[in-house]
Amino acid sequence: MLFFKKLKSTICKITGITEDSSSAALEDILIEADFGVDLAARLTKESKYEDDILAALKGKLESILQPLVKDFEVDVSQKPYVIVLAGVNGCGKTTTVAKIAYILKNKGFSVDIAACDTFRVAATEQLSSWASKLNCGIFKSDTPKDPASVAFEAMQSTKSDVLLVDTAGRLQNNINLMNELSKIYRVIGKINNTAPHMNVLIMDATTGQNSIDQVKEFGKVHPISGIVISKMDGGAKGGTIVRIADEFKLPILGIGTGETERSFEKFSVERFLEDLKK
Ligand SMILES: Nc1nc2c(ncn2[C@@H]2O[C@H](COP(=O)(O)OP(=O)(O)O)[C@@H](O)[C@H]2O)c(=O)[nH]1
Ligand SMILES: [Mg+2]
Repeated sequence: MLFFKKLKSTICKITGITEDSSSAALEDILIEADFGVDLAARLTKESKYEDDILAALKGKLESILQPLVKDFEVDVSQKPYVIVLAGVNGCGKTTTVAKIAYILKNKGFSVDIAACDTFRVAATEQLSSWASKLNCGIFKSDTPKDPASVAFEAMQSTKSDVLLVDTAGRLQNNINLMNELSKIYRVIGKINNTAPHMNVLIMDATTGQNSIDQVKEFGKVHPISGIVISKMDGGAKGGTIVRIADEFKLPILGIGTGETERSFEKFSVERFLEDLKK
């Protein structure tokens, strides 16, 4: 993204002009980069009296993002440690299940997966092939059925340290599908009232404005423990992440940087700010 470059050249162009026009330009660029109107206005207001407006802005972004960056950690004293992955269709849930399974297996934990996307046969096949590649157990249904019943069976039968629950992609405005998701949480909680221990919202980094609605709607179904931002390798829009961080203060549990099981990293604010300069 040419964000900082653009910012710099714009600010250079308007040097000598009044402070007000320089901050108006900054505000426009922030809005264009998906920061949203309110955050753009606030960041501009807070940065405009500093000598170095760019350094000031970077400092603000760091202070918003850095406290939210977390390692992806599980507490297997609560066995099974149950992690649900939710998010809209195609955001990267199933691939993230594989990435998390890979990390946890490498740490020496046993991992089972519940294939609760029972709507598409292909979805179960996709997850089965990940499970066999990563040497994880899988609970699934070969015929389309109630996803909550797969979750129920997995919760009752798993002997593993960690249970990863994949869910069907859903638009956050589809009430029936959101009710199905809600049922998965209820079933899990009925069998173990401390579960799920983690409820991860997967967010496609290329999502713009809509991401705020996604966080709000999924959060209504079940409180979100943190977010994983997938597809950071695909020219991500910086503003969306900052906006979510600023508005919801949700831990950033990791980022997806590709389609393989190894493409999962801790979020780096430094690298994120570096990438904005490109
Ligand atoms: N480039 C890239 N592609 C990804 C990433 N995560 C997922 N994908 C791809 O996005 C598509 C949808 O992913 P999937 O996990 O099936 O999404 P789901 O519908 O939420 O389960 C697949 O083609 C994945 O390979 C990522 O971090 N980077
Ligand atoms: Mg899927």
